[in-house]
Amino acid sequence: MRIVAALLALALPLTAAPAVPAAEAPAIALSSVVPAPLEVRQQGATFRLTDRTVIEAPRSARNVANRLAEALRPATGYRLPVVERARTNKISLRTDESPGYRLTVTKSAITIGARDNAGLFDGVQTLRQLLPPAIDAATPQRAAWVVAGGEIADRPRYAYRGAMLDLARHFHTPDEVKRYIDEISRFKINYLHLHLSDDQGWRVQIDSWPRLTAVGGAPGTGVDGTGGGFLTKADYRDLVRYAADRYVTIIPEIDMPGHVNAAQVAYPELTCDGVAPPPRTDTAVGYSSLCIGQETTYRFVEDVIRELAALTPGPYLHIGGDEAHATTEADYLAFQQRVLPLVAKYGKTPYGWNEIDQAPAAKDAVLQYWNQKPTFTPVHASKVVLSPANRAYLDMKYDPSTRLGLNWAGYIEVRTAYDWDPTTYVPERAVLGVEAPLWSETLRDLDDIEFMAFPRLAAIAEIGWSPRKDWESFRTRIHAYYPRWENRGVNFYRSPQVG
Ligand code: IFG
Repeated sequence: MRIVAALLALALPLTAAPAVPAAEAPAIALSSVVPAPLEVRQQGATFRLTDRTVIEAPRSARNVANRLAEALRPATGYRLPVVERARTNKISLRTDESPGYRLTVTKSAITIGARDNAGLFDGVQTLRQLLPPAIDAATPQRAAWVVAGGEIADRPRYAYRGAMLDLARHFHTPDEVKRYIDEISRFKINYLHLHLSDDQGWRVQIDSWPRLTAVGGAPGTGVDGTGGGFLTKADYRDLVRYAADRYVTIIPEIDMPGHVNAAQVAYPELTCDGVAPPPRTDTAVGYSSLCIGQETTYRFVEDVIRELAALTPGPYLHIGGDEAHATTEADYLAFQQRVLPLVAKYGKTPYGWNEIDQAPAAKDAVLQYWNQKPTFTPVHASKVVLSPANRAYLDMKYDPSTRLGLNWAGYIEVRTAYDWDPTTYVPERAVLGVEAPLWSETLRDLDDIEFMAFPRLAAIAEIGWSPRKDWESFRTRIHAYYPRWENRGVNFYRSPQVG
């Protein structure tokens, strides 16, 4: 190959700078992946993807092979057929005993081994970052499609690495949510929590209470009346499938007993005085409450939980519980004692903001810690997802100049989102994982979502996945990732801290 390249260089007119022979193009370091892998050994020959490379996968891993093929075909222009058996010049996906995944690169093959398809998919996300950023272009590029030789043995620190998207304050379309799933799954985020109801809107169809979306999801709902829309059951099922094909599990949230104004506008019988409150398009919180002593409330709650559980293959159903300032302590407790067991009745693990922990019925629930106090001691529950608002809330402004977002929990630049650890809040054994919520009071479209989410979501993903954290290393790696967002048209924030 070198001789050919040398001859080619000679053949070029003397005035033209000789093209860098493809074989000489340096391969990306195996250690450059975000989130940082557990073990990396870079050694041996480079693998070169060519138009004769094939993807080898057993039928059981066909979905992962298809995700890999769709990731590599556009920019290479190669056919990259998926076959069950190949001898050489292959990217091979295989089931083995590797915890997490193991990625091995030699001159003749790239092999990704894992116990399950989620592990194989994680390995594929790593492989994508080991190819030049041009691989993320939507049209064929001339580049040296080389991958450095060696081995990565990798697995997550925590099982739960989540993102949350608020569809209630502003409804984001299924296509926008799918794009978000595409981008978060590249950082091995494996849960997407959808905030589907609030004071300003109701965003998922419930057959037994049709006015929830007919009224609560109508045009003109949402903050400033610009966030109308809702997910039909077909939309929701389609999102669940799309997410599952990228090994992201959907978690629906119906927030109660507070944050219920939209439901009460649609159904006045859900108030204690039977009078529908006015629709709300402002951003105040804490003024609404279900009527705790009324049986209609529990018929409503059970119908919603039953229908959502039937739509949701994932293990969790989030029932909110935050900012119930219009509910007395005694009523809040009584409500949670009746409602938390309903989630289990329909086969799901109850999940809620940390306030639900005051109820003994929360003992089997997962708590989502969103406060800012540096330590948190659960009373009844034993598992916590960390989302400290002053670290993980992606709707916080980067700094005072940020057009979008809020600042009640302070300003969160990339390093603020990176430099924290779940075990300063709760003991390691209580940590299920981390999640980065993105509330949509000030968001209007996908560009806004991307601007607030990236690069800070990658920082949270590294906290959830990697055993060790090093800001300088992360800063360098995420800066090197920028061209990939550019190639995919992701409207990310160019932080001055990253360079
Ligand atoms: N707190 C509210 C959210 C949202 C947020 C905006 C929680 C759990 C402020 N509750 O965060 O509904 O309004 O930053």
